[in-house]
Amino acid sequence: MLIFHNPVHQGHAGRQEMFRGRLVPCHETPARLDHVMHELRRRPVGMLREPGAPDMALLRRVHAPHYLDFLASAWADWVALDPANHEVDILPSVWPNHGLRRDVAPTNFSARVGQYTFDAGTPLGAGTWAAALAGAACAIDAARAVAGGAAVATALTRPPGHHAGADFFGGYCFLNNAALAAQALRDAGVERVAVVDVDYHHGNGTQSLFYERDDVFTASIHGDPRTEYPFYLGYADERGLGRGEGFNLNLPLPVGTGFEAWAQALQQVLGEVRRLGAQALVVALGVDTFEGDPISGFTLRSERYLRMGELLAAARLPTVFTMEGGYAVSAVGVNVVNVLEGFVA
Ligand code: OKP
Ligand code: ZN
Repeated sequence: MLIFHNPVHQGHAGRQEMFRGRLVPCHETPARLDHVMHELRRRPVGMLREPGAPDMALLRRVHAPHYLDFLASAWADWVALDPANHEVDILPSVWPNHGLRRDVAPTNFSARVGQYTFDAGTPLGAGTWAAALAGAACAIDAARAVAGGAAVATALTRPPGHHAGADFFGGYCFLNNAALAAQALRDAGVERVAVVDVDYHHGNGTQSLFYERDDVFTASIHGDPRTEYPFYLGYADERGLGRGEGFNLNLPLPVGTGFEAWAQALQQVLGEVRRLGAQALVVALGVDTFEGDPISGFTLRSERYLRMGELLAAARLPTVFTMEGGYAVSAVGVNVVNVLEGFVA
């Protein structure tokens, strides 16, 4: 398998995220991906590649151009406010919510940040745009490798992507790598694509990007949003809209869910993928379903990720993996590589 890895991910290194009234150390750290790279050197399940230049035209079709322009200049705008901001991450503190106008264009920097995000846990720093962009390039290159005949390719990257929508960041995500891979597959002539999101958290960004489309089926298995992030999307009654009706599937599971029940949900999703006739699969691969994850509530053990890879391979579809969450930092490498090894075995 080809593995496109993000060579500039370490430039995205948020210092703090807001949690219950306090700024706490970020969970989404460079060490996460470093552990995967380290495990891959121990167990080489594929060939490592660096991505080419990102396809900006594709990016501007999946994301709103004004949002990409905001991300590209956010750090420079922030430092222009005050040179001391060099030492501080961008975090929002105000949002156009509940009866406030979304059709106005304030020039105030804080106001603009709030228009483009939905949480205060996703710091934007000096290297964020470059890291997100190179990650998007990994996802697009992996999709094009698969469209060109490879059975499987992986985008090993951070920041993750599945919470990012057309014009918003959040949940540690800026550019939706899985959605970019799906659109790249569509553009290469794959008529029906399925995105299966196995991260612990609902893939709200991916769902919203394809919610009214019948050419990209989106499915997500995740912690029940009544208690788990992102809270405001990911319920079972969200089935798609218009021609997209029936092309979104959410399987929320209770905190405490173990591998047996989780794997049954995956089989249900893969049955639907088969029934809808998808010709390629994008797996949004978060390993925060791990029993030791500090912010999640499922109880999967490391060896189960080998089985997860086997179950995904049994769909017998050309497959792109994008790396999403997983915050038990020292186990992320073993768990991600277990999925990839199980898939190719
Ligand atoms: C991103 B991905 C924990 C707060 C949770 C957001 C979680 C984002 C998860 N103190 N903040 O889906 O793994
Ligand atoms: Zn997650």
